[in-house]
Amino acid sequence: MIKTTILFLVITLLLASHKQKEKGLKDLFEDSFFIGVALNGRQVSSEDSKVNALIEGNFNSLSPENGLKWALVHPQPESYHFEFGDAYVALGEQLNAFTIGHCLVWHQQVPDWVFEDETGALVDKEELYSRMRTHIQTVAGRYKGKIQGWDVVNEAFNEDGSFRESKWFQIAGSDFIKEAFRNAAKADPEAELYYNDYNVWKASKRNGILDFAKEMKAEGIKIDAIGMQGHYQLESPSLEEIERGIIDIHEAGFKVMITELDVDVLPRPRSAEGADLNMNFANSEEYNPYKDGISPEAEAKLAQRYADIFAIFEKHKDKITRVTFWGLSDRNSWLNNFPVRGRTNYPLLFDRNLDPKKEVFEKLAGVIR
Ligand code: 9MR
Repeated sequence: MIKTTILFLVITLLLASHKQKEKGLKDLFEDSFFIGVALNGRQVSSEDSKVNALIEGNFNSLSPENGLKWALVHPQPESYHFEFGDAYVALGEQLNAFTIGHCLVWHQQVPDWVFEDETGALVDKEELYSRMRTHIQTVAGRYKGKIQGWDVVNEAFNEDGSFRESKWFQIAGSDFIKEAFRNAAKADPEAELYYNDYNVWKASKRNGILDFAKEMKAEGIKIDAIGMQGHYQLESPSLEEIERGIIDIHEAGFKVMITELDVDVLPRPRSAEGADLNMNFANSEEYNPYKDGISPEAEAKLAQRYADIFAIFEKHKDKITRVTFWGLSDRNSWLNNFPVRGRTNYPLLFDRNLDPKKEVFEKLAGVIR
């Protein structure tokens, strides 16, 4: 009898500790917000069991890093590439994840033909809108009911809150933003619709965005959330600036989403401002200091930074519905190649071997205790 009881206890403890071990990021924050990850094509169709386990164990929301951007999904007027998108939404369904579309209208990764006639001159507003309508109906329409939220317009504002002089803006003025949301709402009336941008922590930029978003809402145009991308550095922006951003968006009447979180641990070469991607700092001790591994000091700073940032998110979990990391592991992060190419960066929570960063996870667990 005693033996059986002991055996039972041992088994229960083993099961409990196993369960404990299985606790992923999404479980840590299950009472707070979705935890998302941006995936590339290889990851979406991966046969690497470690990659798959990592995605499944830690994330309950997915974003497509590049595969649904205009240039990739719709490179020619009559040709669409849906291989990525189809595999992506299938994975989203399989994981029962909150699946995001990114992004319908942006000034980058959009082919020139969208804006030009056969002579290369800019088309008029009517023609541009017709192309936009076809694109949004075809792409968002195809994934109706499978994608739960769309970044409808991405990065349309300057740092001072004025409109970015993109080709969209040159041809149609600020109304192109409204038109994109009108089309998205038609293509999938159930999907949440987002405006997404970086540096939303900057008051000047945020004010421009929020004024316009409120105007849209007042006109009856559906817009559900403002995405703060969250491409942060170790020292900047300040926690106060991040918090102010969250509160302001909420007070303006929108859901808050952190849509592209990462923390750049490398020094930004001054001359890289203006993003000359081809400058080579790969062999620079100063600008690529952790080529062979991050220093314990930098790792500790990263852990503390993530803990501080998540403490703010936790505090405002009533306003924030999702926190998405821009990439699965350091191995694939865009920050290895931005603002200059070929460096070794450490911006995410999983290292180059796809292993969790122990110190970061310990600190994060402390946040919700
Ligand atoms: O991570 C993306 C990278 O692979 C692409 O080369 C880049 C092209 O501009 O876009 C990156 O993702 C961006 C996202 O779509 C919008 N916000 C900024 C992201 C980082 O540049």
